[in-house]
Amino acid sequence: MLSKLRSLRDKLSKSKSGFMGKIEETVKVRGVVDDQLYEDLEEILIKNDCGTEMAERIITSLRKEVKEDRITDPEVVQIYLVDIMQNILFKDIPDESDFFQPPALQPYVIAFVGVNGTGKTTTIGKVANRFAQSGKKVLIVAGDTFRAAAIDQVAIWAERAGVHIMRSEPERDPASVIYDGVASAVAKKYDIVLIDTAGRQHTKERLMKELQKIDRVIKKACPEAPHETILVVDSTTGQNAISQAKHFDEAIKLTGLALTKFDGTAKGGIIFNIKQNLEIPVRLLGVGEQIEDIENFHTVRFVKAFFTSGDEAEEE
Ligand SMILES: Nc1nc2c(ncn2[C@@H]2O[C@H](COP(=O)(O)OP(=O)(O)OP(=O)(O)O)[C@@H](O)[C@H]2O)c(=O)[nH]1
Ligand SMILES: [Mg+2]
Repeated sequence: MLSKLRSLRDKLSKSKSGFMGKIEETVKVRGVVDDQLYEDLEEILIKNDCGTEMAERIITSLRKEVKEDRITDPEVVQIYLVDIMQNILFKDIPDESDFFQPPALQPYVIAFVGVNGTGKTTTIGKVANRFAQSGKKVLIVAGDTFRAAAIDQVAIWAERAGVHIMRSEPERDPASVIYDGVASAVAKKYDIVLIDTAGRQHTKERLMKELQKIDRVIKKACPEAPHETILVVDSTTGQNAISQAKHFDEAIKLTGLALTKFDGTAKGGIIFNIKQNLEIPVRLLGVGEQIEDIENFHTVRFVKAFFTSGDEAEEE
């Protein structure tokens, strides 16, 4: 547990140092508790993808609490700020069961959707690997048939993870490949089916309709499926993530989010923005390009990794 925390902390270090570092710096440079300090802090929250509404909510609470407690030391203001942010994350914690321990359904079907290039295929590779390591019989369905390269890419991930793949010739109707994949998983009693889909813009109605068709054929092959529909979101895209999630959720009910590239230039605030604007739980965090770089999203662990320095966390 401790080493897991340490490694998550290391992987989040970029977004953490960007976000928390700026807060710390601002507090030090300003040196006094005044309107300017609050304005500067609000700006940092907005610039780090918290969203304007959430930033305003945080700063309003901060002003109120600081006033009530007659705080005059800006470093204490910082402690209050972190406290408010943590409380937001801890409020109404949704389902945080282990993503990698789903009910034994044979098959448990998970569809991955999202806009272009967010990390769907990579996430599927990592997830397949985790399931395979725990002894599950896994089938990846190569439902992105638009480009031959996409099929080859997911096949490489299947090979790395040591799992089976259902693939077709390029340009075949994705719904038909996906139907075949799920039907075959039912017949052959696979534990887990991971469905890759082509990247699509959430604003393109035709492509969203195609997704609804995919959802229907999955149900035809396995009535309760998909058991999970995960929207893969590039966490460096900021505010747009919210609009993506709303559109996809309207087209096909989402059960969770996978936030990828959290190791990169992610500003971290996106987690607060999601909390403010969506009812959809974050289930997975992508923290790199390697096969092991995937984590269950777990609020307590995230908060520890994100807000505490190395020394504090190690005292746990
Ligand atoms: N740093 C980092 N890079 C990632 C992560 N996840 C995916 N990537 C990279 O993002 C790029 C796109 O990943 P893909 O998995 O091909 O994305 P996709 O959503 O399947 O793309 P399309 O199928 O074209 O829509 C690749 O270069 C991945 O290595 C992550 O968690 N961290
Ligand atoms: Mg892909």
